[in-house]
Amino acid sequence: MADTVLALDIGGTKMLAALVRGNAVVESRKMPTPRSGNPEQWLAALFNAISGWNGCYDTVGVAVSGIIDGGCWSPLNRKTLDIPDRFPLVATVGRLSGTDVVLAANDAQAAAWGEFSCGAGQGEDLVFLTISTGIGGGIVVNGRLLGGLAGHFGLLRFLDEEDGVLEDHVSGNWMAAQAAPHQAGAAAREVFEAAAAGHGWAKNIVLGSVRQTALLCRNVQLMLDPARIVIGGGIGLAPGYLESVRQALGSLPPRLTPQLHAAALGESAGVVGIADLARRQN
Ligand code: BMX
Repeated sequence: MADTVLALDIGGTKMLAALVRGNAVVESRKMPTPRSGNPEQWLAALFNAISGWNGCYDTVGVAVSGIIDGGCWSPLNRKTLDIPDRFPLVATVGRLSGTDVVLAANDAQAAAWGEFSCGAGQGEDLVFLTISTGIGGGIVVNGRLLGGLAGHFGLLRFLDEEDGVLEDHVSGNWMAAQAAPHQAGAAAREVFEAAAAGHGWAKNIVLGSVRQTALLCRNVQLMLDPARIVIGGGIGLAPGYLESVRQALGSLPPRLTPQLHAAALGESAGVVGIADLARRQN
C-alpha cells in the first residue's frame, strides 16, 4: 500500500479517480463534473463511487482546475468551472479519505509533471498545454515544476477587456457556443465529428481553435524556449487537432518553430503527475 496513491483529477468536464502504483494507473473511475451543486457534494459522490478502494492507499493527490493557495481551491475563470472562492479542498479530501497526507495542485501543472517524469517529456524541460474545457498549462524548468499562476495561459487577455480571456475563444465552451446555431446542444466532440463528416461550419470552428492554439505555441516558444511543448486535453488530443496546429505553424523559421508532442499519458497525465508529487511530499 505504501506505494499506492489515490489520485483525483477534477476538471471542468470530468472527474477522474485513480489508484496509481509507481507510474501506473491500476484502477480508475470517471464521471462527469456535475453542472450543479458544490465541490463538497461532488467529492462526496466521487468518494462514494470509490469506497471499494478504502484501505488501498494512505496518500492522496488532488489535481484541480483552478488555483490552490494554502490548501484552498479557487476558480480563476468561472466560465470554466464555477466554484466558490477558497473551498477547503485539502481538509475536505483528508476527511473523506481518512488520510492526513493530501497534496493539492493545479490540474495542468500536475499533468506537466506527469508528462515530464514519465510521459512525452522524457525528462527534458517542457511546457504542457491542455486544450480542454479551458486552456491549462504547466512549466518544468531545470527539472522543477513552477507553481502558483505559472502556466495559466488560458487566462491571457486581449487589449479590449470586453473580449474576455484566451480560453473563451479556443476551448470546449467556445466551440460549443460557436456550434449552437448549426447543431443545438453540440459539444466539442460533436463539432469534431461534424468536421470529419465534411461540414464547413464545423471545420471553421476547429480551424479557429487551431489557429489560436498555434499562435499561443509560437508565443510560448519565444517566452520560454522549451525543448518541447506537450499537448493534452480532450480537444488537444482530438483526431487531427495536433497535426492541424503543426500545419498552422508551418511557415515559421525552424529555430522559432515549437516542437509539439502529444501527451503520452493522455487523460492520465494529471493523476500520474499528482500521484508522484504527493509521494514526494510524503
Ligand atoms: C482555466 C483555469 C485553470 C485550468 C484550465 C484548464 C479555472 C477553474 N481553471 O484556465 O486553472 O488549469 O482552465 O481547466 O479557473 P480544465 O477544466 O479544462 O482542465
